This record gives sequence, structure tokens and C-alpha cells, in this order.
Amino acid sequence: MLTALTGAYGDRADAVTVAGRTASYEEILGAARAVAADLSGTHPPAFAVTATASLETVAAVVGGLLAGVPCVPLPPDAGPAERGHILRDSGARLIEVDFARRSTATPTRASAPTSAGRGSDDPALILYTSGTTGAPKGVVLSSAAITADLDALAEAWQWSAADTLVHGLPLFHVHGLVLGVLGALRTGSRLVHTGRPTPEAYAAAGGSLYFGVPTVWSRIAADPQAAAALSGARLLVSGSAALPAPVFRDLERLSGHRIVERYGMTETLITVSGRAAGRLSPGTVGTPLPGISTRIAAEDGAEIGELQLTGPTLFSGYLGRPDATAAAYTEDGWFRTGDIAAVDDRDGVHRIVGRASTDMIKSGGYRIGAGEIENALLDHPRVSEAAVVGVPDPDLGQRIVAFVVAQQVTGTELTDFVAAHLSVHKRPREVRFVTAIPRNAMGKPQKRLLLSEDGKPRP
Ligand code: MLC
Ligand code: AMP
Repeated sequence: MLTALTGAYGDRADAVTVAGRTASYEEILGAARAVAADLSGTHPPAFAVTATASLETVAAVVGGLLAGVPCVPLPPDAGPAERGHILRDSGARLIEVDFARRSTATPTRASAPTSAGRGSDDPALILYTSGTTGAPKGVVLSSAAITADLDALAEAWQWSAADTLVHGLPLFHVHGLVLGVLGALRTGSRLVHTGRPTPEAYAAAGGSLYFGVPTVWSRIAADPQAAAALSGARLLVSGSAALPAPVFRDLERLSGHRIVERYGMTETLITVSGRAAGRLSPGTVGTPLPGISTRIAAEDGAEIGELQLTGPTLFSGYLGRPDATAAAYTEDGWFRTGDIAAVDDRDGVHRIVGRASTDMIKSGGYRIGAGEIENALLDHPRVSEAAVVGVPDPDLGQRIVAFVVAQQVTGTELTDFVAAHLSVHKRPREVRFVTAIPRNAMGKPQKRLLLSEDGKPRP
């Protein structure tokens, strides 16, 4: 997978920069071999690393690939409950990386199978992601799936060793880690990770290829100087959530670029994308990548419906959850994305128009399950009922709003309580106190009744 580390593109002193620290391929390989040597000695079923934006995280992930032991990148801000769940569920051993410690030895590879419910050859990463209910599940991604995806993206975006990739996304999700780190190490493009994805940092980085979530692009579009600084780039790419059409247009006006939008999921990797040389229109995510087939499961006569997929980039399964894995597929073996889409019958261009469940929230490009936050709120002794929704937000796409039935507690206390248990971005932005959560005859919360027609909370 890591073509650049085999010397295929030669070495360069400035191969990878993360948050202001720079390393050559040789230095990364040396630090990764030291990680791999430790893992090869003990062969844990998986290992975890606190995935800060750092060269240590890069070395850990590469070390795991060299040793054949899957890596579980932990969100650095995960509260004790979330962290404990991930470590218990994966059985991963938490390691610390010393980037100054280097080895030249070739590590031996483990062949420990990871029980994921479907074929699980060569598990490379286990990424934890929220469903609509319950605690996050471990998504097992194989080296074969990751490699297939990166090669398809390299073709779609004409991504090569001549590029300098710039982004500042978290290193514990597909976007920042798989595309943003492993993609650079496969294509041989220089990587500049800006630490945080601020408009100023993107403007100053002087790259050719830029990745961002829509919140990042919308903040850049609101900063004309930063947007203009990207005019010399080759390609800007947006993904992880829907890019608002006005942001597409503002960026075109300010930077001269029509941004490429692509669509993906942790479970499927990136499956549909605009092409570097193709026609790009706002509100569309392009066509399936090579090897991917898509279909729309629409009610009779309807043009929109659930997007379903097959292809070589799909996950091996949810770790230790064969039932959940089976439920993610149709009877005839297509993966159910839960996203509602439409396909233009003239050119096959896909549009994502929404999600089937209101219980899956996307805020700042982070995927957040309403159920996980409701459970955290219900753990508070003064909360008796909770319903969490995502409401439209101009900056974040959606923002988390919690409706609670509670006594003698403030909204801030509840937000802090959630942040003490879960990752910071899972905190509600707003807590609304209500006397009851509307429910149907079965007792199921009727969340839509808490919102007005435009999706905003009822006054
Ligand atoms: C946040 N803050 C709060 C709060 N929530 N304060 C009070 N109450 C709350 N509920 C604080 C933050 O800690 C921060 O403080 C400040 O408010 C601003 O927060 P923010 O608005 O969230 O902005 P920021 O921290 O800058 O984050 C925006 C962002 C981030 C875009 C940088 O959301 C991000 O990195 N998103 C990327 C997610 C991602 O990579 N997804 C990919 C999934 S993979 P302070 O003090 O810190 O400033 C995938 C597959 C695919 O989806 O298709 O790619
Ligand atoms: P995650 O597992 O965090 O990668 O989240 C996957 C979800 O992000 C998908 O199911 C979609 O709902 C959403 N998503 C990703 N890319 C796009 C996009 N370009 N447009 C709309 N939604 C997107």
C-alpha cells in the first residue's frame, strides 16, 4: 500500500509535515519499523494510538501495516466512556510512539484474523463510528479495500507524486487518515497537514491538492483573501457532508476553482466522485469510481431512494458484530448506505438528497448518532427523558440540539456532562428544556414534532 515508502519516488527531506514538524520517508519508515518490532513481539489482536495530528500517529499507522496488526486510532478528545468502550470492544493494546526511536529491521507480519462477520483478510484499520442507536461500532477496513480506493481516487483526481496535498483534518477518520495520510504515502505526493484546518493555514501552505469538509470550505469562502490564495492550486476536493451550492459558487468566484465533490462512508470508503477533468456542478457528487456499482432502491415510480453499493472498497464488517454486519446489506448483497440519492439518467451523475434516518447527524463533517448522545444525557441523574436532533446550521451543516426533560440542572451543566463522557464534537450546541418528549402509541419519540417545517427547533 505504501508505495512511497519503498523508495519508488525517491526520498525527500520534506516528504511529510504534520502540525509544523517535517520528516523524510526514511525517518517515517524507521519510526514505523520500531513500532512494528514492538507489535511483532507480542502480536496483539489490534493496537490503539491516541490519534493526535502528529508524526507519531503517522508512524503508528504505518507500523501497524508493516506488522500486519490493525490499528485503532482513538479520537484524542474522546471522554473516558468513549475511550473505554473502544479499547474494550476492540481488545486493542494502547501504545505510545517515540518518533525519535528508529529501527532498520524488517518486521515479521502477524496473520491474526480479526472476527468481523464477513471476509476479513488482512485487516489494516478499525475505525469507530456511530450508528443511529447504541455505542459506536468498529468498522474493519482491509488493506485491499484501502488500496483499491486510493488507486481509484488517484485516477479520478489525477493525483500523483507531483502533487503537494494539504489538509488539516483529524487523523482518526477516513477523510484525514485514509485519504489524507495513506493516500499521500501511496501516490508519493508531499503531505502538509496544517494541524487545524483554518483558512489562514490552507492559504499559507502552497499546495496543489486540498482536502476539506464543507465547514472548512465555507469558512474559506467567507475569507476572500484565503480563498484567493488557493487560485494557484490544481484541485480542491470536498467531502464527508453535503457542500452547499452557495459555497461552491463563492469559491469559484474567489479562487477560480470549481470544487470536486465526492461521497463516501467509513464502511464503504469513497465510492462516488467528480473527476479532475470532468464537468462539475454544485449539489452533485459525480459518478461511481472504477469497480463500484450503485443502484437506487426507490419505491415504484419514484426517482429518489436509498443509495446501495457493491465494490472492492467495502469494509470487512463491524468488529465482532455479525448481526449488525448482515443488517447493513440487502438480501442480494448490496450495502445499504442509509443515504437518499438520485441519479441523472443522461450522465449517471449522483446527487445525495438526504438521509433515511434523522438519528444520524453530520456536524462539521463528523458523524454523530443521536442515540449515543441521548444515552449520555440519560446517565445524568437529573435527566428523565432526552431526544437529540440535528438542525440546519450555516457553518456546521447540522448542529446538535438536545431536548430534555430534567429538573434543577442547567444546559451548560448537561453539555459539560456529555463532553466529559464523549468526544467534544458530540456536545449539544443547545439544550432545550421541555415538559415531555412527544411519543407515538408505541412510546417511540416523535422527533419531527419537536421541529418546524424548516427543520429548526419549534420556538
Ligand atoms: C464546540 N465548541 C463548543 C461546542 N462545540 N463550545 C460549547 N458548546 C459546544 N457544544 C467549541 C470548540 O471546542 C471550539 O473551541 C469552538 O467551539 C469552535 O468549535 P467548532 O465550531 O466545532 O469549530 P472547530 O473546532 O474549528 O471545528 C470545525 C472543524 C471540525 C470543521 C474543524 O468539525 C472538523 O475537524 N471536522 C472534520 C470531521 C471529519 O474529518 N470528518 C470525516 C469523517 S470520514 P476551541 O477552544 O477549540 O476553539 C467521512 C468519509 C468521507 O465522512 O466521506 O470523508
Ligand atoms: P462517515 O461514516 O463519517 O464517513 O459518514 C458517512 C456519511 O457522510 C454518509 O452516509 C453521508 O451521509 C455523508 N456524506 C459523505 N460525503 C457526502 C457528500 N459529498 N454529500 C453528502 N453527504 C455526504
